[in-house]
Parts: sequence; structure tokens; C-alpha cells
Amino acid sequence: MKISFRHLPLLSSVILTSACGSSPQTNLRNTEYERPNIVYIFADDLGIGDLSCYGATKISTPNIDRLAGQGTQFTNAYATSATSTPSRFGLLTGMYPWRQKNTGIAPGNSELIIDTACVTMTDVIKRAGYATGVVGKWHLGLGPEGGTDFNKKISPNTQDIGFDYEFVIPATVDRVPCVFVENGLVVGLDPNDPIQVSYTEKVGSWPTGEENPELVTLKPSQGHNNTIVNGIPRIGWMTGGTSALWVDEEIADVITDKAKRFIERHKDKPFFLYMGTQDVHVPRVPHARFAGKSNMGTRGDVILQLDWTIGEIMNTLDSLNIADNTIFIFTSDNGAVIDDGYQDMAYELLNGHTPMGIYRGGKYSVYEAGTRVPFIVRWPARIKPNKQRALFSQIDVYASLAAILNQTIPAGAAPDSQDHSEVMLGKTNAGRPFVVQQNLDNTLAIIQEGWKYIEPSYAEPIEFWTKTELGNSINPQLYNIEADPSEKMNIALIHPDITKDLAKTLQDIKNCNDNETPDFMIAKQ
Ligand code: NG6
Ligand code: CA
Repeated sequence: MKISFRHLPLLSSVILTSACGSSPQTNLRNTEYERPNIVYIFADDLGIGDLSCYGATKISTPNIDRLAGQGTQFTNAYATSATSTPSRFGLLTGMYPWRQKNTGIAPGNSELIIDTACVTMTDVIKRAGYATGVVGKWHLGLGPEGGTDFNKKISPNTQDIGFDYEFVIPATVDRVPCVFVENGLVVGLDPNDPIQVSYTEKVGSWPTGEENPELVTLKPSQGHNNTIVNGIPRIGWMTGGTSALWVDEEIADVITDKAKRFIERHKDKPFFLYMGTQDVHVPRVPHARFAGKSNMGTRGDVILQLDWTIGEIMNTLDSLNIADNTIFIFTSDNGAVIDDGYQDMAYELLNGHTPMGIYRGGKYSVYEAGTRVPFIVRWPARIKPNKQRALFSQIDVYASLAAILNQTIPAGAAPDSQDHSEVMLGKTNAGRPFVVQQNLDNTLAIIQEGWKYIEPSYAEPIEFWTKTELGNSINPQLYNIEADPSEKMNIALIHPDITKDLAKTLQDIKNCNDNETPDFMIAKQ
């Protein structure tokens, strides 16, 4: 889409009202329908090119394809950030993670980084009378400032920010402790064998990848040389809790089963299930059912495993006869990465597969492949199958679901979230006017009317470990992403006015909450 210079200043003023204030509610408010169940599944590190419904030809994902074929399939949808913790924070708070300091990739013993006073998306859904549950990867910290004590009931936990039920992997599968936490308690922990965790120094005597490389079954390619658990060296040190350790091959089965049981328990009243899969994050350890099945190594195998998980959840909804009135959202927390720290032959075995599609960068990057992700919304009762080209950001899920459920968002909560429920339902393709993207170093970009501006940054241009282009440059960058979706040509010098206007709009968005942030932390009523 072409844009004339004179449009931009006009748009800037529109943007300011919609970025800082609440957006207009859709007419859904007056519509009568039974309250739908909601399932939101965050895959981990799944790329825009990883699914056959997004054009992959070297791998087949029939279940996710079926989901996409029955709902709204987005082609221009974005995670707020190019890594996990900030994206998850953005989704659940409706606030850009870069507005709060401690939202970088969280260690496994991080405190809960969402303030318990915050009215989260889950709180709003719960207030609408829903049973709420979180299953799988969490990665937003647990417990008080100073770190998590895994040997007693962990408080605060997800139940303090809206979830009735919790069964979580505290951080990521490559980070200690390698245990599940259910409603604040480590599952299967023997009190005589307490867990110790540190991210600063070795604790206990368990071997580490650094000291005992001969003991590892999966070698690191970068980092990942601390405590060895199940033969896999992890990030961070732990000891104790032997009876509670997960079995990597079984994680998909365990969390899928917990998700299915949550759905079954609540089939007769509206429920909200928020699920984070560990797939396709490293270490990629498929169950024997999927090992070797993709002809693409373990990265491909865990994509098949992820597709199986989605199929299991879909089958559960079908068998309970509740699929029709269930909003099923499937997406990824950030874009794809190929070698993310273990020697799993992911590059060598790609076999022509392109996880990033045609896009530049990858996980960690402010270029498109960092945050442009698959995004699918199925709700058979209300959505006719459609392909959606509107701009969309996960930051809007909060306000959009609130609108669908007829819930008012309390003043100050979800300051960056806009109601785009009609876009989700495929009723309009008038999407949000702009999208903000964030990379590993908090460099921001803005996309508006086919243009993309990346702010200057002094951070390293290349991610040291993964060799991903982060998009950092001391010079401003401007791309015409409609004509040049692969961001090959920086045309900032050719279009100084557009560059300046977009820089100002981004700055306005950054500033607009400076005086309002305390409101965001409003107390729950
Ligand atoms: C990086 C890890 C990477 C992954 C990432 C977080 C190294 C070398 N790399 O620091 O493996 O864990 O953090 O991924 O340790 S995320 O998807 O949860 O944000
Ligand atoms: Ca991730």
C-alpha cells in the first residue's frame, strides 16, 4: 500500500488516542450468545514458515492446518517481542513489556514479574464467571522478590494473577529447575531431598556440562553447560528434588493430559485455558512416537509433536461437544530459531525447510522473523473460515476478548491493548493502525501503512550465540515492507520525512504512558 507524506501526521494523532486511551468497543456488546470457552495456546519459538498452512512444504501439520481452515488465519500478526518472557507479559497484562524494567528473559528462579495488583487478562475473564487455568510453559517467574523457594508453597504464584488452576514448567525446558509446579507446589517432591537452584554459582555436586562433558547425551553448541539433568546440560545450577524431575520425552504427553483434564473438568461452565507448549524450544526432545518421523531431525519431530498436541485438544473439545462455542487461539511467543544452543543438527537437517519463511532475522530480532508469527482464531459458532491480512498484535488479545465477553476493562489496566475483536472474528480487515515490535535489546520498530521504521540503537547488530541479525543499527532504518517484505533495502535516506514521522509516532507511543503507569497497577476490587 502506498502512503502519501501528508497522511502520516494525521495518523499520528489518531494513534495517540488509541495508544494511550481505550479503543472503541465493537457492537459485540449488544450481541446475545452463550459465553464461549477460550483456549489460548502459545507455541514456543514456532516460526511463520513452520506450518503447512503457512506454506511449509517439507513438513505437514494437519491438525493445525485444520484449525486454521476452520477459523481466521492471520498473515500479518505479531508477538509483542522477539523472546518469550516479554511476549507473555504483553499478552497477559495488555501493556508493552518495555514499559516495565524486569521483563527480559527470566531465569528459572525469577520472582513473579507481573504485579499481583495488576488486573490481568485472566482476571478480566475470571470476573466474567470463567474457570481459569494455566498449563505448560510459564516463564513469568514465581514467588517473591529475591527468588523462588521451590521447597514450600510458592507464593505469589499464577493464582494471584487470575488463574484458578496451575500446572506449569516454571521457566523454559533448558533452564533449571526441571520440575513441574502444580498450584504452588513442586509435583512429586520428596521433602527429604529439597531443591536448590542458583543462577550465579554451582550448588550441590551434580555434574555440569562444563566439568563433565563426557556425561552429556545432547551437547551444547552455545551456553547450556551448567547442571546436567537427564543427560542434558541446562542453564543454571540445581541439586535435589530427584523424585520430581521431569522426563523430557514425556513433557508433551504430561502437559497435554493436564490440559485435557482441565477442559473435561470444566466442560459444563465457561472456562479459559492458557497453555504454553515447550515445543519447539530447545532442548528438542521428542517422544519415541515422533522421533525420526519428520526427516528433519528433532526440530522437525517436535513440530509434529506440537501438531499432535493441538490435535488432542481439538479432539477433546469435539468429544465433549463443545468445540463449536470455544474460541481456540493458536500462536507462537516469538519467531523461529534454528540453532538455539544445542548440537541437534537443526541446520544440517533442514532439508530445504524455511522456518522464517521469506522474512529476515529470527527469534531475538526486530526484523520481521523475530515477531511475525502464525496466529489462528477458531470459533465455529461465530467465525466463518477466512484469511485475515489485517495488522494484528498479541497485545490486543486482552481488550478483544474482554469485548467479546462484554467485560469492561478497569481504568488504567491494559493500557496498550485495543479491541480488535471484529478483526479476530474475520468481520473486518480494518486492523490496528500500527504495530510495535521489540527485540532482545529492547530496540523498537513500528509498522504503519506498509512502512516499517526501526529506531537507531547502539546494541550489537548480531546476536552473539545464534548469529541472528538483531536489526540494531546506529542509523535509522526504514523499509517498505509491502514491496520489500524481506527488509533488504533500508530507504531511510530516500524518505527522510516518513522516517521522521514514524520516529515521532514511536516516540509518542513510548512517552504516552509516562504519567499513567502507576494507574496500571490499580488494586483489584
Ligand atoms: C537464551 C538461550 C536460548 C533460549 C533463550 C530463551 C543460550 C546460549 N541461549 O539465552 O537457548 O533459552 O535464552 O528463549 O543460553 S525464550 O524463547 O524462552 O525466550
Ligand atoms: Ca520463545
